[in-house]
Amino acid sequence: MKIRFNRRMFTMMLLFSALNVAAVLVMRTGFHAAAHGVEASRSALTSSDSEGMLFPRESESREVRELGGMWKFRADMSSNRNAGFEQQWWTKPLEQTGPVIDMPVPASYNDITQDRQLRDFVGWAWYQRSFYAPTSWKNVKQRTVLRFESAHYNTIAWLNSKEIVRHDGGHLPFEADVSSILSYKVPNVLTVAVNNTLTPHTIPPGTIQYMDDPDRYPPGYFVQNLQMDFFNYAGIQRPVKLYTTPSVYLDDITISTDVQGTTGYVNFDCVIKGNSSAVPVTVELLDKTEELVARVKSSGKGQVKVNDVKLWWPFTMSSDPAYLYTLKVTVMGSAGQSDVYRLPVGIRTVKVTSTQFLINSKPFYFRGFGRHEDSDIRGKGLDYPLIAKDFNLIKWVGANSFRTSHYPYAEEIMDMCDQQGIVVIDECPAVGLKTKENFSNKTLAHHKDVMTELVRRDKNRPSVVMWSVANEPASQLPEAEYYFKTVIQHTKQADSTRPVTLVINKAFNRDKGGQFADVVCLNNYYSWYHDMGHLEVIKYQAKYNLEQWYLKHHKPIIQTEYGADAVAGLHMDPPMMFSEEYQQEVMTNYFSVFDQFRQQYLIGEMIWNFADFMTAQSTTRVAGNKKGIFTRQRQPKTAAFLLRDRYWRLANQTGPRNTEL
Ligand code: BDP
Repeated sequence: MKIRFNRRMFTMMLLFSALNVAAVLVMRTGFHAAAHGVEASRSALTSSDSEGMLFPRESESREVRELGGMWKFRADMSSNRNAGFEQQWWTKPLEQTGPVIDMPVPASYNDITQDRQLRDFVGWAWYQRSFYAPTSWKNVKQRTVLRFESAHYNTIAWLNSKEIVRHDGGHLPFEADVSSILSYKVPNVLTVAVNNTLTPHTIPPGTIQYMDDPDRYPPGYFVQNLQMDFFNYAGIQRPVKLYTTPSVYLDDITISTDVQGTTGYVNFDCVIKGNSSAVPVTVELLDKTEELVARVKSSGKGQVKVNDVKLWWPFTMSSDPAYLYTLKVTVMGSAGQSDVYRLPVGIRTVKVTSTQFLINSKPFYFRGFGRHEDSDIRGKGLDYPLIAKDFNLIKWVGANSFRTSHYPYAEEIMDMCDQQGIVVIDECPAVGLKTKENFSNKTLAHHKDVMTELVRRDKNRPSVVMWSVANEPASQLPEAEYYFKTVIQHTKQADSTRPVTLVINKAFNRDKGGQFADVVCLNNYYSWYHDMGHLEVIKYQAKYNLEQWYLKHHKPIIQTEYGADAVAGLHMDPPMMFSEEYQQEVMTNYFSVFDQFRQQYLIGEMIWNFADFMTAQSTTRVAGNKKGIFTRQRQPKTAAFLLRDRYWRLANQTGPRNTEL
């Protein structure tokens, strides 16, 4: 009975949502509706919708200030998870609503305390902090924007008790112009509510399951079921920033690059806001030494020509990889006040043939990883020491690429990829689309929004060479065909300069999505999830699979996942599953197949995974997934040395001779 009640109420809430979002949030309808209050409000998506959302960068006209540090925090543990809305927690100091704790931002909240309930919490988590705004910001010729680099999953934020923004989905930024709400001389109070509930229509999807047997479960008991193999870390996981721009400002810029012989071209298209009539825009291209290469005056659209261009090359493909120019855009505002934004620009081309992936017309072989944003204590929280360590390890191994499995990574990480020449397959959070409901029109509409947001964020990055619209969906279902046709078409409309893929683990003769992809990306786990312990089958199965996929589509293939769990320090000879030796044997068997197809249509190999990572608890996971070649603390397993040997050998066969780092 209870389940029916909840479902009926939930449907009612969805119908109701279009009419009155605020009412949805405060209705006392039980956890299910409350947890999905924001999900139901998608039509009221943020101001972010129509804006460029350029990554905040300081300049002579822009200030950036981070609101990192300890915030007040309270998870709403009320049985319907709705106390915060019923009592309007955003209207008062959070400590006046009940017990609060200190919570670092950015960080996932799950692993910060000793409280199991908080680690596994599902529902609204409330954050609050105050800050002063300098009076120099009280200026009509300037605007101040509050930006969240990401919060997981649904967010509502209030400044000085006034709602300023709401956003649906983790891993991507959202922001609001707060110029008219900021107080001066008295502190500003920022309150943020974040809900991590996953439903059949969120990306990634999940379900809430009520356990109704009163003999076996406490009253009102429910669990969050996940459809993905990583822990659903939540909270304000990336920085919160305040930044200023002049009132006439560069809202967005889209660049594309081309190369003809020794000449490079940077096409640019600016969106200027804050003035009804056209304003002059000066675009200057500076080289690494800040020397002016070219200057173009326009009304926002044009081309910069670069003689003797220095191309952006991936790591190990040139003795001077990842060459970045700076595109300095100056927007002439009124009364002599101009806006200056500097965009790093790498000039390179990307092309896919039926057997190759070409960067700057040279064949590129992906030597890389599937990864996660994941580490002890901070979960998915942005952490500079971790970012630096990971890039040092990526280069130590001799890798040249990774996939942002299974969601967009922080822009600070993407900056490192641009700067260090690490090539990226940029994946959206659509992991685990498994049921018919996950392919509904409602999910499809949201999925398209997410791709729009991802392309908008990363479109100018030279390191991003391909978009991935999903990981391991149930692509054998009839619904998947129209679904992926639509999502991929939509992505290509948003960006016509990059190939698009989806990552498949269904059999070649059942999958319905691969036909729309430019590159076929395949995941499989021979001698792991089946034929367990039988290492000898890998050579047959991996070979057969690659051959059949190529025969079917005549498109280049990347092996985007393969691997085996290994508990660091567990040794068994002859190898047994979960030992370091078994992980190495899986790798060497796959390597022998990769070597047969490398000169043909196999264009890359990405081992699963870079490092061990946390998952939900299950009988197949020993405190997380152990397929890392590094431990979660970034220490090498024996497999790391094996991979390093291979990747550097491949690097030296294909690129100029490199010295290992
Ligand atoms: C693949 C998934 C990945 C998992 C991996 C595994 O893409 O997220 O972690 O398998 O099972 O199916 O280790």
